[in-house]
Amino acid sequence: MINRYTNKNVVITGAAGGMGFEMARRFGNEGASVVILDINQNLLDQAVQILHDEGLTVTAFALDGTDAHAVARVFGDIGTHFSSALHVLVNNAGIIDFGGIEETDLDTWNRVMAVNATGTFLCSKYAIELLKIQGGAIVNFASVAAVVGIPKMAVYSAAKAAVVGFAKQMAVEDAGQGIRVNCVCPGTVADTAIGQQILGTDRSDAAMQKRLQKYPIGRFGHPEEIEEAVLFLASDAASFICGVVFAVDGGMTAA
Ligand code: 1HS
Repeated sequence: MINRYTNKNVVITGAAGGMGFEMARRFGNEGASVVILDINQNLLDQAVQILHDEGLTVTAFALDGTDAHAVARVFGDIGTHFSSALHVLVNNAGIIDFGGIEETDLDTWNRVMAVNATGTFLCSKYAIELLKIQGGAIVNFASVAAVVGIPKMAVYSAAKAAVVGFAKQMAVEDAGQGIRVNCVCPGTVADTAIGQQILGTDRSDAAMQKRLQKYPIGRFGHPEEIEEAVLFLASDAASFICGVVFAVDGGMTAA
């Protein structure tokens, strides 16, 4: 086991389940003290229990990342909790909705933009003061949908493109303060909540083949392949990587 995160403090949003939870486990197993954030208090309690039982150092705060006052308060509490610096923020929280431009209503647009883009903005805004203390890294979850057009993903594409643009902007603004900011752009990972929504109900061979045609590597991603990219980008091994849009997509955006 490598131990890239001994004495490092890490915050992960949307981490009560799925890849956020698995990243908390990975950071913890590599020595980090981890704070997990999520809107769902019950799932957070369960997640903390599981990770405590595994001997990991994990604390949870319930948070709606779109609520500016709540984000400010929780990051204040995180500063007190760590009583020192924050080293890593992973902006993992995100949702998807489907529809072309004409099918997308304003409420859907605002909700998807809020969770993906505004949440990333607010958590980053209030994390920076803590990240500046010793230097650190932010990793944003964007998507292949941020860099190529995908039918029926009008607002998701726009929201993830905002996440990419904001990451580049932060990278330029904060690099001088010792904070590296990068994005991962995952392709479809079947074994996640969003992956299941993307694959929908038509799991016929024909439908799956059509989706897989976009992936030169011939399959969808595995969660651990995305998680590993995030842990790399957040680590000192990536010390000269700043402001990149890091596709983890089996060649999908190269095709
Ligand atoms: C979930 C991740 O952001 C992937 S977006 C959908 C990609 S595709 O496989 O439907 O083209």
